[in-house]
Amino acid sequence: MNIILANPRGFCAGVKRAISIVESALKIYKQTIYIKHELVHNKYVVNKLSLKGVIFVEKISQIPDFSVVVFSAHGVSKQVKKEAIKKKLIILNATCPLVTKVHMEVSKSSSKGIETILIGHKGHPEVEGTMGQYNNKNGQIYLIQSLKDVDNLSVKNIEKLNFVTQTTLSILNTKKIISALKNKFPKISGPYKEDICYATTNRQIAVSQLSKITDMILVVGSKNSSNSNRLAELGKETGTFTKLIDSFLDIKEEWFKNINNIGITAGASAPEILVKEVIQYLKKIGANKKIRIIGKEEKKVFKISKNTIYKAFN
Ligand code: 0JX
Ligand code: SF4
Repeated sequence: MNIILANPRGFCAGVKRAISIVESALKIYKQTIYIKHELVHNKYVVNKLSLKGVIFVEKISQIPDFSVVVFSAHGVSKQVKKEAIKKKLIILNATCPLVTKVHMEVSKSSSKGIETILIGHKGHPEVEGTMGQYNNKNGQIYLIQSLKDVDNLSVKNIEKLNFVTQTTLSILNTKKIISALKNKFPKISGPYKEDICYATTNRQIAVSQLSKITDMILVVGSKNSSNSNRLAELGKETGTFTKLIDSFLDIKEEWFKNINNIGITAGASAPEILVKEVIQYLKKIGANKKIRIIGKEEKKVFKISKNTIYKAFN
């Protein structure tokens, strides 16, 4: 069995930034750090931070007044921010700058009363945060997830309409939905392509390449990670036997019957240590020691600026 590693894989710039915000907070503040939602959707990362004393909450009401809160990389709604300010929390905003960019777009449409369509997955925290940037009662934001939703959608004013997307969607599916939207609403405006981020795009391209030269793909990532799920979905769509695993512990030896070339990738929230452990395990069960690497590494870095910290009091 040969191992082929995809590049890029694993942590994106937004995830690295979010983790380093929490690590700095742990050093700076001599009090409990609360995180609104899982900082990133990865079991290993969440467990590690929990061991360092961080407390994850789903609601701002669970946090004592005057505490430190970190907003997860997926972002929060305006309402959540308001609640945090009301409780006089110190807010560290770990929302990925690329999610913030989408928030700003929705906020702009909202203030102009332009109806907005968000392509995304219902119930995902990024979608909740993005929907929650629209607060103009005279306009509306609509969530659509499929071509069928485009068919069923009716808006008040087809002349003034905007669309945005979740950042971690399937490139291929989203293209289809956008083109259906443009057919139905020829005057709709939106981003040049879509708001799917560079990290999601690059990891999907790498999986497509991997699928051409492997007969099995292991995607390291947690079950609630949208971008990791899209990688596994893409692998399967290419006809390659693909599995989404949290760690090497999820692997079953029976998967490897008649497998010659195993591809490995990792979602944007999955740390490299988990990939290393998978490689170690595969070598133990007989995979070749020499590993082939395809693609190019990413170099993007997102800085942490002063306005990452928002103090609701002095
Ligand atoms: O579920 P997602 O892919 O949106 O999030 P995850 O797995 O935490 O990835 C990093 C954060 C991405 C935000 O866009
Ligand atoms: Fe940002 Fe993309 Fe990473 Fe999400 S997956 S945190 S949008 S870079």
